[in-house]
Amino acid sequence: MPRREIDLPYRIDYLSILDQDGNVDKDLEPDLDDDVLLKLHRAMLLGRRFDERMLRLQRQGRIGTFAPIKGQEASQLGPVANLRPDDWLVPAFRETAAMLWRGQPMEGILLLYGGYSEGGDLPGEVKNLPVAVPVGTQTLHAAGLAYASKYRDQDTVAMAFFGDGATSEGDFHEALNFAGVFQVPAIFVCQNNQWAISVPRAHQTRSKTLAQKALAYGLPGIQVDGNDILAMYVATREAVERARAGEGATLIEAVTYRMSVHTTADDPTRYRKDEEVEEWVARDPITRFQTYLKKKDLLSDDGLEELEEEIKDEIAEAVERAEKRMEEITDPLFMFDHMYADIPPYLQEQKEELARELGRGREYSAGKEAANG
Ligand SMILES: Cc1ncc(C[n+]2csc(CCOP(=O)(O)OP(=O)(O)O)c2C)c(N)n1
Ligand SMILES: [Mg+2]
Repeated sequence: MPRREIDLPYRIDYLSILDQDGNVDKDLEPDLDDDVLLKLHRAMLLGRRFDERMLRLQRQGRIGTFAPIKGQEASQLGPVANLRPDDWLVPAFRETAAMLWRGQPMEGILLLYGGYSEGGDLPGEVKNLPVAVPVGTQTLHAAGLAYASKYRDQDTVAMAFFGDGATSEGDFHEALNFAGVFQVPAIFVCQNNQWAISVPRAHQTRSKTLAQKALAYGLPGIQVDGNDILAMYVATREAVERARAGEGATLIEAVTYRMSVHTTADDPTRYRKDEEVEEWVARDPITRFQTYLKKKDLLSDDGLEELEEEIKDEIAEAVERAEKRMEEITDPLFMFDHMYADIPPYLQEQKEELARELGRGREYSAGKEAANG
């Protein structure tokens, strides 16, 4: 019985296609239509600008705590661009750009972060799970959804997002184990943004990569430049194709950086150096993609200016709609509107009584007459 090495395929690729100066590796460059490239760029910019707007709204006390995505636009949009509408998006709490891409209305996201659960009321066709704050729990939901898809003989996939910190949670390991054993069509996208609040990547695990954690569960793992939208797109395309073909799940580690605060309740200057942030500013996923698009003559300075204006207006309109809705919801009379499709007489009486108490009897009956008329 000799002691011998076990034949264990142990291979982790690192994929990068577009470098930080916008130069592309021609052999690896995906053959994407111009309109797809421009749609991706618009979504990245919208994600960034919406994030900035939300940060200002939070600072003004107009919405509550949220987790900014700045710097992680490519690692979110490359993957979701491979999903069909009938696939599942299973986010953590930092996937605003992915949620928008998947048709979640901006005003709904603002309502949610304003503390109004009404924002979770998605248009019927949008298959996005709600934000998951308990770290890592959503990986299990994705494994379960993917299992359901396989059980029903469908070719839909489930894509879960989570952070580097989540890989230290038991849920993550259970999800990967389940996905491996049952060969379910799941794609696990780990956004390794180098920090879990104030815990750096080096303190999270001694593993050289996070991608290699897939190997323990018999799944393929790949490490990708998460600030390279082309590489993220290509790596996820392979994973989605494998999943649809019945070949099981994949773990993708997107090496990226959280350029902003952990959440609006955090002050990162307490635990990380400005120089580190500056290094990553040079690797910004948006500027490098813009350089690429300009080299391809798909984007000009004027075109970019126009797009910025368009996005600014789109966001301003969403903020206006969200704040109008917040006013409606905050109206105490609103609480009667969600209990029954047809309000029973005793509640109608109570609603009218409260309206009178609030000194709004006249306004309310006028509204009612208008509604009935
Ligand atoms: C189970 C659990 N433990 C702790 C927390 C508090 N918490 C919120 S976010 C976070 C760090 C998560 O880091 P990571 O997974 O890397 O995601 P990131 O925030 O960097 O996107 C922690 C510890 C939580 N929400 N849930
Ligand atoms: Mg993290």
